Amino acid sequence: MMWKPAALLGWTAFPVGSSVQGILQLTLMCIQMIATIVKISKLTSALCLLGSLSAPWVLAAGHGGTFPDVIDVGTRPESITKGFGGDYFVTVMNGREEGDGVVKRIHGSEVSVFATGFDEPKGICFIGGYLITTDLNKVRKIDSRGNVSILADEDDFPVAISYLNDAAAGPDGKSVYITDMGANTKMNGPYGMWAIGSDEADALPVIGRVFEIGLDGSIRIAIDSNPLMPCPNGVGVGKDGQLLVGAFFTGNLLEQTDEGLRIVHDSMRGADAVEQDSEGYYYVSSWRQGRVWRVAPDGRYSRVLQDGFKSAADFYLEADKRRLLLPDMLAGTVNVIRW
Ligand SMILES: [Ca+2]
Ligand SMILES: [Ca+2]
Repeated sequence: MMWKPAALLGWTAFPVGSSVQGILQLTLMCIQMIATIVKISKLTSALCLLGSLSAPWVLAAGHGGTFPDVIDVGTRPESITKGFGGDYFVTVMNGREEGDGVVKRIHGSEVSVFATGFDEPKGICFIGGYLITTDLNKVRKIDSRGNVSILADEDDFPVAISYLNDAAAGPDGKSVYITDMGANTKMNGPYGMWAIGSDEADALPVIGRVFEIGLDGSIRIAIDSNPLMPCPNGVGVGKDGQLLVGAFFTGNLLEQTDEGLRIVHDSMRGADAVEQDSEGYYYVSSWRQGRVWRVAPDGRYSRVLQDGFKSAADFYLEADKRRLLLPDMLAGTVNVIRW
């Protein structure tokens, strides 16, 4: 009987041709097959992993990726919010023709018309499955398919209105706050807004208000006319649910308290959007000054986040991303501002 070392096995040698050798050869074949299957499986897994990793890249490329730092959205954009599908929706007033205003959808870097038939759409917010936008003397509601209906018409208001501006979603999820600027046509002299303390400023009718409108169409006055805000523009809901107002003419950032309105910060004439983050910092834009501030929680100091805009309009705050999305109305763009 011939003995052959089973070098390949490294095990104890067995007689060639023995049944033990046959079993070992069979076992070797099985091991090799299993190894091959494992290799294929690993390769497949790797390919799957690569596929899953590359999927977002393909998606991002196909859908435009992240929000660009500056994006052209059309003629005279005013306000922006996050809405259906996590996309952003911006009011675009276009020209002065009746019915030429639109709401556009921003999906990644793609901009498309979402809803039509507005006159001068300004404030916009997303609540209860609807986009709500002001439109001069009425408030409109837009569903997920872009169908537009009237939530509140001019005659529905408890007092006369003149020029509706910003909109903010109520914390109850059932109502919106909107501003009526009041005597906005009387704010300006030949060289811009009348100086504070001038006879013309003192003569400015104090008829601006903040209204709360339920999604059922009910309307009430949330903040009545007040000399601190003859022409309120921006409205926001603070971290504790308190109302904030950007007073365009006086330049006051106002906050509603149990005792009434109080000035948080001043000297921001042309104030438009106002918001507050969960840490208490306030954010204010000035349409007239083309500037955006971050105001300390105690209101004692502020710093300019960015300026040089043609007209800093009604921004959308994304505090978790430490950014604002700001429409520059006269530039026709939406801009990302970071801090
Ligand atoms: Ca228009
Ligand atoms: Ca505004």
